[in-house]
Amino acid sequence: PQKPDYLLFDRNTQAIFYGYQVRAIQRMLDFDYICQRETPSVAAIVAPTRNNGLHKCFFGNKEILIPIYRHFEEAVTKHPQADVVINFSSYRSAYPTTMQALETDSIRTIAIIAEGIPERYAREMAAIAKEKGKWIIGPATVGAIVAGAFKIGNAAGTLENIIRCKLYRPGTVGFVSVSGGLFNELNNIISQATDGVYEGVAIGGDLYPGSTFIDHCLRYEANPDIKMIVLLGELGGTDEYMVVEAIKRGEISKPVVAWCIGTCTKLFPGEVQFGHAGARARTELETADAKNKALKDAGAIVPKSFDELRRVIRETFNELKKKGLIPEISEPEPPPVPEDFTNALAKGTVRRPTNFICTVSDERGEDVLYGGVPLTEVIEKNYSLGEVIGLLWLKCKLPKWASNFIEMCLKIVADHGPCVSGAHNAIVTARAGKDLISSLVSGLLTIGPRFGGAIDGAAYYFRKFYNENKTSRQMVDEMKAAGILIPGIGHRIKSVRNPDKRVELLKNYAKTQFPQTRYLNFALEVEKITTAKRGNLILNVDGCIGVLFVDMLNSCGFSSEEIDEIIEAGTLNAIFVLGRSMGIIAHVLDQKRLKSGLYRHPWDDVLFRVEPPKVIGG
Ligand code: Q5B
Repeated sequence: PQKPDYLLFDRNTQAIFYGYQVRAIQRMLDFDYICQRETPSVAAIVAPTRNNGLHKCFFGNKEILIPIYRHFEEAVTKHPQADVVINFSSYRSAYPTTMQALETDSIRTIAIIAEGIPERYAREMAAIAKEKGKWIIGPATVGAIVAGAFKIGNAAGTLENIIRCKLYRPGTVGFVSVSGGLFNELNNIISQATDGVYEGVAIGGDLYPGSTFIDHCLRYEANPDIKMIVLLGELGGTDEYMVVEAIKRGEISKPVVAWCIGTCTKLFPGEVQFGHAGARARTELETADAKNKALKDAGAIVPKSFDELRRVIRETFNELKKKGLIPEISEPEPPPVPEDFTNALAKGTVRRPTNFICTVSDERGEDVLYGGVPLTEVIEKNYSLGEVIGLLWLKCKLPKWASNFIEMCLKIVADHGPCVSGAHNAIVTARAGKDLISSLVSGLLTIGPRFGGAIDGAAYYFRKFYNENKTSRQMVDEMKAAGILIPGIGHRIKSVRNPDKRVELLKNYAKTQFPQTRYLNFALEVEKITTAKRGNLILNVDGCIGVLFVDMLNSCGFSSEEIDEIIEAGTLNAIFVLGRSMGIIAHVLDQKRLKSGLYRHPWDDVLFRVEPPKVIGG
């Protein structure tokens, strides 16, 4: 149903929110909920820097979705019932966005929150709004509220304040103020001194507000549900005199309690500019004292000071009540608004079992912690990559010889040419035009029991047979009997005659730096047997890293169960994955740099044997 002219907002009013201000939106929806509105007061959000989508928020304890539009035109077309725009755009874009809203038939009221809009623009917007019979609240406003029906953005502050001031249901007082801070104070004073606020508007502190005291006072005069008016002006400008004239002419007949703040300016030697852009008296007429006097002379009820405002409002209200002009007000019980989980958590009033556990790192503080060590320390003390892996993977500060070993492994496995499975796959993928990550991953996916991923297996089997006090011969025989190739033994190109330099480097390091190498020694015994059979069945790079890792963990004091866990989790293969990523990335970048075209394998390298299909079944 059509609203009467004097009413800007009712319980069905819906707004288009210009700007992605999630807190202000949620505050409006929480207000709707305690007012027991049926529909949310925010119909749509316009966010020019986002794509069309949905904003998830709460309506009471239910989650709802509010559509987000990139373009204002689309929002108004899809939500023709919304007649309010709450314009949270910055002072730079507030003018064009407001002009757009003023040109839109379905929009009747625009609240402009931004401060600092050039006065020329503010006057133009106000003039066009008047011409088109539309309403602007602001600029530089906190907004407005119709108790129990609708509020703009952050107006009236927190829910606690709204409940304390009973703004979830209408009273009989209409007020208009300049300032947003005093807007809240008036809600408070009026709720204590009367039956409460019917409507309150903060017109904003700029010199040229889009709507002025008189505009709202005349609406309040016309609204039969409003029984008295409170006006809180300030020094600067002459808008209050329009109310003075209207009272004199009898156009405003309801009691007006009025006060203009800034009476203290007379104590200052010269002109004083207060916080609002418009708060400066350039002439005697613009002083708070002159305005208060004019209001009083016209018949408004003007206290002696701001401190007396509450008493005067109470007395005026009680007079009306005595005359039987104030109807009985029903006192609905506002539904409790569920508290936001994050707030409650911060206050310590709720608890919830967590879904994740993390014992690796913690980035919530100023400095991310790597396994308990602040990153600053990692950098300042020049931790090596091996030490960082110690913190993150093994969650301990490794001794230098051990962290050096890990770093050495990373360097040793970093690359082994373009022909190994990982590099080959990555090269083919890169040449098919795929991106770096896809190419890298396609290379990494070849790491497994035959290629690069035999480290965990080697650690497992050599450790098992050694710990069971088996001989190297028993290990070879039992593995053969079980039909399992010993992980860490054998290489496609390396052999006794063509030893793997990498394995030599690792062995030399361990022999000189490790406290003991019992698993390496055992593996070398096994190697003697396998190489006696075939020259390429050497302890390969995977095998050597595997057994040395077990030696390292043992010497560092890891328990047997911990070592089981570390091996089972794939930690040792991860050394190959991490190290070889360097090489694979290098090959991918190389192909990109070389602008290599699509690779197609030559036919003469494939033995084709495609036979007619077997006929099966009936
Ligand atoms: N035989 C590596 O095979 C290879 C035996 C074995 C007992 C064994 C093979 C193997 C275990 C997995 C392993 C890591 C497939 C290798 C790496 C990184 C790399 C790669 C690079 C890099 C080689 C011939 C005869 C057969 C077999 C017997 C073979 N292996 N017996 N234990 N482990 N090893 N992978 O040469 O009697 O004739 O039937 O699977 O440790 O990936 O550079 O290329 O940095 O990128 O093709 O270094 O050893 O031998 O399979 O034809 O077997 O030897 O039973 O005996 P080959 P096959 P028989 S390092």
